[in-house]
Amino acid sequence: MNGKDFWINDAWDKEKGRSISIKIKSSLESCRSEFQQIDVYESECFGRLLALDNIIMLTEADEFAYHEMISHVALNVHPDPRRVLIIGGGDGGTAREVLKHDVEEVHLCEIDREVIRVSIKYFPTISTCFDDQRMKVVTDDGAEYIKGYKDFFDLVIVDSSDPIGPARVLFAEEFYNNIHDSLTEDGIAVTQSESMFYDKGLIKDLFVFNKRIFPIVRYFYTLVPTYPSGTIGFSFCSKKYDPVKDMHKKIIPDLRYYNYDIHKAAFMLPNFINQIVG
Ligand code: SPD
Repeated sequence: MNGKDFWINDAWDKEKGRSISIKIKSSLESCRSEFQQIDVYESECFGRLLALDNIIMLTEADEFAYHEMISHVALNVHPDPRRVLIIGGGDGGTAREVLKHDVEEVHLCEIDREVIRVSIKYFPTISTCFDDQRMKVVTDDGAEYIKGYKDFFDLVIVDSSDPIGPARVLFAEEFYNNIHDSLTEDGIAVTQSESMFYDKGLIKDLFVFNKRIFPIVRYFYTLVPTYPSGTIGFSFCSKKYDPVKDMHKKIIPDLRYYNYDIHKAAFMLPNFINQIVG
């Protein structure tokens, strides 16, 4: 960093000719795993930051808005989620939220064991899940791992990075067919589905094939200032339950973003995206 000001620009954004810049105070670790470049920084105003291939995965300041919404929406719709699979999510933030529910087992399938290692080392408030007896942590390709399960999971969460590099297969129709088959007859899947402002083409493709696969498919979103466009969305793919009509009011401890009004509001979409997913 040579004593000069250093800013990280999200590479997924930069490739498209845009930029979100976060000022970095220091680099805590920089390494190359078998799959990707991994960087942990201390940032000026968002706390510690994890980047994979120079794409911002999380910051300490706003990760809760992402991890709470990718988890609690479906966990508060399914009446009795016992078995949960998280694909990706090696930082542990999604599992931390899932474990706030009375679940029996959580499989976390992360392709890159180095992501788990740096998260345990540098993000202790995010990676709390790895000590929990209900966790089954696997380092494998999630697209392959899911093929080993039929009619098994109540909830599958895909906490992926962007559809380039190792996560590309997690945005393909075949993978979603395998998610469908791994779910019980009333199972739900929630999958990271990018920004409604910046990724309309991708969202359209996801919804075209997911509507062939699942009876109920909806898009919802959360606000994350350090992601491109400040917002990121999810596909809610369900065999039986409607995400709003079937919402429960379970007691969930220690939440900073999710509440029952936010749950319902997250599915109320602007016209331009309703035209694509509606
Ligand atoms: N554009 C970046 C999207 C990253 C989504 N996944 C982040 C992983 C946090 N657990």
